Amino acid sequence: MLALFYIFIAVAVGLGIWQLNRLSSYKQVILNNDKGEPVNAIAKSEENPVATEKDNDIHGKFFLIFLIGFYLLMTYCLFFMNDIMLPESASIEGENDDNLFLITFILIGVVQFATQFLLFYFSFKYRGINNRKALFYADSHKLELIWTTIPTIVLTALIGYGLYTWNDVMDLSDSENPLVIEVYAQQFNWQARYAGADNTLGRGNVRNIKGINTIGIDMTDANSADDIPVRELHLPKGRKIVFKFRSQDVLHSAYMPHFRAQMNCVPGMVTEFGFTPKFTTQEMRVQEETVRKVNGINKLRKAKGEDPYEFEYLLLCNKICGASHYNMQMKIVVEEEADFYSWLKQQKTITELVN
Ligand SMILES: [Cu+2]
Repeated sequence: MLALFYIFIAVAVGLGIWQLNRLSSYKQVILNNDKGEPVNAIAKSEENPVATEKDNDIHGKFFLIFLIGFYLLMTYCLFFMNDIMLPESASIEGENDDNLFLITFILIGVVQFATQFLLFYFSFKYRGINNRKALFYADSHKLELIWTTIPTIVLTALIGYGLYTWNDVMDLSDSENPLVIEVYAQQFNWQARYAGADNTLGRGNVRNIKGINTIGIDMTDANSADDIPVRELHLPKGRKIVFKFRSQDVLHSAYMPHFRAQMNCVPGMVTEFGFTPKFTTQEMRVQEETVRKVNGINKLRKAKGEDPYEFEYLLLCNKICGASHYNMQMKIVVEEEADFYSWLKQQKTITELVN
């Protein structure tokens, strides 16, 4: 399929160059036309090529063929390339993102379907035919009003829903007893820190980085004592998580695609958002949609002689931050709250680690 795509691009570029070349030879027609000579009256010759009715007819039909090809390609992408999309959102807040995406997609789809038809069908229908005269139609206030009002209403509603979705993950003031976790980015790995029994993170600063304290926890802050630094992210299912992001060096972006979440990690400041995991890793693995996608991936891996892949939630870096950016990832495990706490209990606090 990819090869076909490259061939298509090559043909399109070739056709474009050929057409541009031809355009320059039509310059003469325009010059003659400016002198008041009607285009039809100019004889076609090598120096003075004029589009004949046959030329116009062929080009008009090309428009129609292009339109049909375009619709076929659209349908193919929509139905058969769907498998490379992400499975259902693994966070409650992510459902809104998916809805927003779906609504936008449908709207764009309908509008693009209609406008492409108008563009190409009318180019075909009104292709140049000798002695046919175009109707001069200045404007219609009614039409202008319709195509201004409808997009205004639709876009306002979309932006409203978008703002609601945005606030849902960004405004954490009303979340009840959320779990606070720090995500720490550096070239080229992720670390995390749990806030411990007090659920309050101690201060952090790059100047405090020393020995085992690799994320610069301020040990003079009383809130730091019970903080738990980790290298693998575990999240309890059904509990709101407040993430606080820091970066040690350059701009990174914490991307958790399965939860529809992404936030920049900016050196010198703390950014934050929150979401509630909906499915444990285990629940996600047995979902029909996930199984189908994983099977698809493993078929490709097998063909390359690679080990099979098992579904895992991932935290990825989504800002090109340097040479090993592509490999900057951390595993996320979502589990039932009891399992989560028994895992957390096994982790050492920064005080235990330092002493
Ligand atoms: Cu990065």
